[in-house]
Order: sequence, then structure tokens, then C-alpha cells
Amino acid sequence: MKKFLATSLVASVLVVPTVVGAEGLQAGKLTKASSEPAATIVKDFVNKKGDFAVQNVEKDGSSQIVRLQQEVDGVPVFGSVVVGNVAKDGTLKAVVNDAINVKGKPGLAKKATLSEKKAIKLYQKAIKASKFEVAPKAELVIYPVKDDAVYAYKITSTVLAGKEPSRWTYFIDANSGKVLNKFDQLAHATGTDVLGRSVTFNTTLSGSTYYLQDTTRGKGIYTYDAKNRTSLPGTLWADADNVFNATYDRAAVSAHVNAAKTYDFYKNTYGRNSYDNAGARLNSSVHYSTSYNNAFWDGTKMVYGDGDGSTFTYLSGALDVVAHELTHAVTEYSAGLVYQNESGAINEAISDIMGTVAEYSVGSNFDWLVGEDIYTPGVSGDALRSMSNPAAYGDPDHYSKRYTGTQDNGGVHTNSGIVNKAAYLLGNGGTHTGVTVTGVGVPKLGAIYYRALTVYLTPNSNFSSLRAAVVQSAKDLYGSTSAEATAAAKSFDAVGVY
Ligand code: RRT
Ligand code: ZN
Ligand code: CA
Repeated sequence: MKKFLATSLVASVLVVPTVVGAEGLQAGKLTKASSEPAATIVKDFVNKKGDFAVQNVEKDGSSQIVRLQQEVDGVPVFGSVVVGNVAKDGTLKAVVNDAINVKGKPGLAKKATLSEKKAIKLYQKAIKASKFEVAPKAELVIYPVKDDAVYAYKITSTVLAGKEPSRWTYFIDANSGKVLNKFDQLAHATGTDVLGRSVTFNTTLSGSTYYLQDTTRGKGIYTYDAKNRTSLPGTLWADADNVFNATYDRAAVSAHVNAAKTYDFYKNTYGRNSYDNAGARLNSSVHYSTSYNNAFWDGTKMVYGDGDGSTFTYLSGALDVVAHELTHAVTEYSAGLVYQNESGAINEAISDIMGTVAEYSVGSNFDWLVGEDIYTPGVSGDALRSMSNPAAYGDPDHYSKRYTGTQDNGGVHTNSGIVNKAAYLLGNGGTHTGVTVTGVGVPKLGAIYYRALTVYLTPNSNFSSLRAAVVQSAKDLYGSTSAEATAAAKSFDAVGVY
């Protein structure tokens, strides 16, 4: 990460807004003790500057933090905010005063003559868009320009259609219609992922810092830095120049990119809008703990360890692992499979299956292995699990070989092998224990299992109920006498589940 100021903002500035008379931060015992409300104390301190609306008052230990928005006749002065820290005894401890002197500014003599509708028309023309994810919204503001200030419309929208998503903010002079300033908050970042590939992804520019915040998908995709500690989520990942090329950045880049790919996979393949099918925000935390050899869904977010460098490298680096994690969330919000014994093994297998279907659908390096991209970085060809041959990693491939002990919640990561093998046979085809299954291909495998998960499975489903759910799903999708339905039934015959 190089250190310099954000350039995309500066490059598009037509008229540099100058903050007139901003006083910055003052600290100390700025006022005498008082029993007035905190907002009044801060207002009184700065009110010689003009009018203020109370934006927010928040408790901060025994203090109160007051945020005021400067306005003139109810019109906000863009960016002119006052923040005050008021101690328990009513003394003002610190104040950031970004209010400006607007009295007698010649530009304000001209009230807005341009209509909001007209301004939005100009905006749409300027950004060359007509199809919006979030429609243009205009707000009349006072906009500081050099030593003057003018009335302007601040207009923002989100556009996804077209080649690049954008979230342009324009300041349009409310008299002349001139563009005073513009910036695209949706920044197109570049970086290097865990596997060393160059990638592009969406970030958000706020102030002069870029954040791993993609606002183009559902309610957003946010990636956090847990800083090799165990308190979560950590801090939203910030970057000064929107180029994510440091070694430390890689885990975050992969988590962010793979979360977006998995979101797109579910949306484009099954029409599912995030794990709750209502656009739930996707949060991921990377650099969890130290040398942590695992990843998990904690009920609200995906969490990834760095690995110890020999058993695993950064776990967010693998799409099948990220899709595995997010599928745990989908399962929680659909079938609700209890994470123990047979229902738990189905829960695990569904995560491996959808992780593998996602890997196929993204179209890079598809295989029937799980976690191969981040497992034993020094050894090639191995993985944490194999769906085609679970036994290669000590997992059962037939119901008769199931683990019946109590470890690992009743063998959820072990007995998943039985279901994984059935899924492999259904998707790929093959002969196992003398039973031949004609493969239906990976996309149909995904459609069948997705339907089983979201329609026919319940919290206490066992392997036998899974067979019924998968066969019924194949019948629903392809017909009751279809080759797909036959293959689905045979895939369970082959692993001894009836
Ligand atoms: S349940 C989370 C899962 C994450 C993962 C998936 C790591 C694939 C690596 C590869 C496991 O399957 N963890 C390993 C385990 O036993 O928890
Ligand atoms: Zn899992
Ligand atoms: Ca894989």
C-alpha cells in the first residue's frame, strides 16, 4: 500500500471548495460547567457562526458527543458539521468546528431558480445513465465555492447496468446548472489475491480513504481486519490508495472477491438474494487469531484464519471454502439442519457440494476436491477432503462405514463423505459398490441439491430423508420418470442410503 492522497476525487474537481473560516479541533476546558442540554452547550459555543440543526447526540462513557449540522434557513451547508464533546458537568471538553462564515456571501443572494427535476435531468445526462439500482436523489444544499457559497443540488444514484457500476455524486449549481464538483464513491480497486492473481473489485471512497465495502450487491459486502486477534469483526478494511498489493492485503482481497463471486453465484443461478434471500449484508473478517487453521460462519459473518503456513495458507483464498461458509448461512436460513449427527453431516456435505458447484460455475480450476487451493501450500494435488474419493482422506464413502462416535458433533465432517460421494456420482457419474450412476452434470446437481435444501429438508432430516428430498427435487425439476430422477435414486443406492 503506497501512501498518497486519493487522486480520483482531486482529478474530477472543477472548482475546489474552500472551507471558509473552519477552526479545526479545539480542546481543553472550553466552557464553564452547565446544566443545559449538551446540544445547547455546543450550539451556544459556536452560534455566532449561524444556525445549526442537531444531527445526533450520543453517550460516550460519562460524556456526550453532539453533532450539529450548519444550515441557513433550513438548508444544510454541505460538510459544515460541528462535533462537541460535553463532559458530565456540562463543560465543553473538545470541539471540531467546521462551520463556515456564510453571512453576506454574494453567491447566496441568488436563491435556487433551477428545479430539482431539471437538476436530476442534467445529472442523468452527465452520467449517461437511465437505468438505476438506486434512483437519483437530489438535496438542496449550500455549497462553498472558493471564498463564496452558492445554492446547489447534491445528487447521488447507484448504477449497476452497463460495463462498470458507479455511485456518482454531483453538485449542480441551483441557478446556472453548472457542475461544481463530482466524485464516484464506488471505487474500482485493484489488488492481488491469496493465489497471486491480479483482481479488480468494488470499494467505497469515504473522505480520502477507500474501504472494502461493495455497495452493488444486496445490502452490501463488507470485509474487516481482525488484526490477528479474536475480537470480531475487527475494523472495516481501509486503504489509502485503492491498490491492494501488500502481502497483508491478500487475505482481505480474496475474502472480498470470493464473497462477491459467491453472492453472484447464488443470485444468478438460483435467484437467491444473499443468504436470507432478502439481501442480507455479507460481512467477512480476515486475519482472525494467529496461525488459525480454519474458517467459520459465526451466525452473522464469515471468519477466516491465516493458516499456519504449512497445513493451510489464508483460508479466504479458496472460492470453494468461501462458498462453503456462506452455504452454512443459507442452510441456517432455509432447512436449518441441526449441526450434529446425520443432519449435521448433511449440513457439512451441502456446504461442500455448493462450494464445489460455485467453483464450477465461476469456471476456474474446477475439481471434486475441497480446499485444495489453500491446503498445504507446499504440496500440490492434495486437499482437505475429496468428494470423488472421500476415503483418500479417511472419510466414509458408504453408510455401512459411517462414524457413530461423539467426536466432531457426531462426525459431521466425516460422515459428510457419504453424501459427498452420492453427490459426486450424481454430478459426474461412475460406478461404486457395483451400482452405476449416469452423471447429470454439475449445474443440475446444484439445482437438485439447492431445491432439496430450500424446499424439502428440515432441521432433523437424516440421510434417508435426504434421499427422499433429493429424489423428489429431481422429479420436480426434470420429471418423475426422468433420467435425472433415476440417477438421483441410484446415487444413494451406491452409498447404501435408502
Ligand atoms: S465447517 C468450516 C470448514 C471450513 C473449511 C472448508 C476449511 C474447507 C477448509 C476447507 C472444515 O471443514 N471447516 C474443517 C473442520 O473440521 O472444521
Ligand atoms: Zn463447514
Ligand atoms: Ca475444489
